[in-house]
Amino acid sequence: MFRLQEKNVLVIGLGLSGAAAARLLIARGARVIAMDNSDTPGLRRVAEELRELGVRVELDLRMPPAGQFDFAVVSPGVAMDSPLVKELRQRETPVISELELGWQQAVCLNISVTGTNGKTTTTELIEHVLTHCHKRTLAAGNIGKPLCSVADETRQLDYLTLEVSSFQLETVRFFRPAVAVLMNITPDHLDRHHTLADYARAKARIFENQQPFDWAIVQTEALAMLRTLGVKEPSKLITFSANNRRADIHLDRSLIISRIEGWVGPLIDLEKTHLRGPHNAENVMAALAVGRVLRLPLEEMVAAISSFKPGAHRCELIAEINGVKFVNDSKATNLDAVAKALQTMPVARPGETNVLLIAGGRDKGLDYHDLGPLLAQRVKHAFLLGETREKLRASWSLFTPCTLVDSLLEAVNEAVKNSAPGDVVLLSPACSSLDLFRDYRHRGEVFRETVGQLQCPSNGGVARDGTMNGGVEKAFEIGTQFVGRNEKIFEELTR
Ligand code: UMA
Repeated sequence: MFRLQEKNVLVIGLGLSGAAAARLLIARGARVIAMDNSDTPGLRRVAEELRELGVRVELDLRMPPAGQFDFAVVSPGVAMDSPLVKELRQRETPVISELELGWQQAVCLNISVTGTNGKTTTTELIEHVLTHCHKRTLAAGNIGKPLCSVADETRQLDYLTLEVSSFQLETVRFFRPAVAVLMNITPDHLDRHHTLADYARAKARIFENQQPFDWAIVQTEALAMLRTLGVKEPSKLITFSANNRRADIHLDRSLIISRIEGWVGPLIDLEKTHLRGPHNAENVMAALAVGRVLRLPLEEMVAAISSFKPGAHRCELIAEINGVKFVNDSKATNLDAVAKALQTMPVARPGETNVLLIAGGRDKGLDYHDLGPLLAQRVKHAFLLGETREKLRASWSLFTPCTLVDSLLEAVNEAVKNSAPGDVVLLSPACSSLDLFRDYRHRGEVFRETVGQLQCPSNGGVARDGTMNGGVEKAFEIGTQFVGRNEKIFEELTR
């Protein structure tokens, strides 16, 4: 464990990560100045709490305060090319991520999962499998619980299970997972990393400090990308893929098969789990590979995976109203995630589109044209909101009819109006939520509430009466009638 006593530390950003870092540093005897470039009521509350602990807090500050710091801890949301970080580098102040600080203060081995998509589900799966097999673990990191907030609990754990993002990995120094998992790499966060190669290099830092006795568990396609960038992991390797039968762990229809020496043969039948689609097959493969290197019994892992249910906001069926399904995939913040959602939605009539897609939000610098062919195959109509709506319309209107809307409420109402039995109203935004919502969970909850209003018996029993078409029409009528009421809920939820 690295000594922090009497060190002068600057903490940048006072969201979940920065506040957790500041608390940990103070508890270890460091002198802490914490700053944030915003000043909101929420931040003022955090500032007050930290000041009581002895942290000097500066809000609405854009450049580092004067003085010498032994090091600075950055929140994941702080870009490395910001003037603030440039200034720190000019002053030769070492800059580390909250993940690095938390890792330096943790005392157990960690299993870390990164990748563009699937990292939260895989982290949860691994935590579930380990717990089922009587290993003490907890899930932390990008999943929503900063590592600094659980560093003190690591004495009681066998392993930490960490979800780590490219933002966190960008400023690691000694961070070393005993088992590092890379799920996949597809375009995401290009507003921050600028190129796919730089994004992939940031992800690859998960392997940087691994030793020959550590393990790397990597999707074959992501491994190929790392090789083209000249990245070679120093650890032992297991590959997996739902699309490449030469991978150590691969998919054959619904069976996950291993070719690993001493562990050859079918491992699990996905039909016997709650997980569907090739992307979920890869999540299961990664979890099984982790269990294999930790020498967990296969039968126990299979029992754990079979009882696992994926969390909210990931292709989550939230309602079926008069034959129309409503699916919350708010966590889909990039094109690959939307593509996977579209591929797993049920087809109503062969050759006909049946998905009413609600998308849009804050731009991450992606090339939205890439989704075009799949939109043409699956999407009947797209309802576009948020900062990217014009850009999405410019990219997508050749492939599917597009309508601009001002709110999620309007999007749901318009989607219902255009729906028929067998259709799916899918919220799968392809963008981050931060233009209109606190985070993707908030966006998903607003969607859930809005759809819930369509079902509410006091709205006329829309969900359960009438013929199919009539019911949906009525749902729309009622949706429209209740706009006022929904807006109130919407306001409450978005406050
Ligand atoms: N801020 C500054 N200066 C800046 C930028 C931000 O002061 O230049 C301030 C903001 O005003 C704000 C604070 O920093 O007050 C926010 O910091 P943050 O954006 O790092 O957010 P945290 O609350 O610390 O949450 C972070 C992760 N957020 C991001 O990576 C953007 C959370 O992941 C993570 O759950 C949490 O740490 C705990 O580890 C969210 C996410 O969207 C879910 N992650 C991305 C993803 O999964 O795709 C990477």
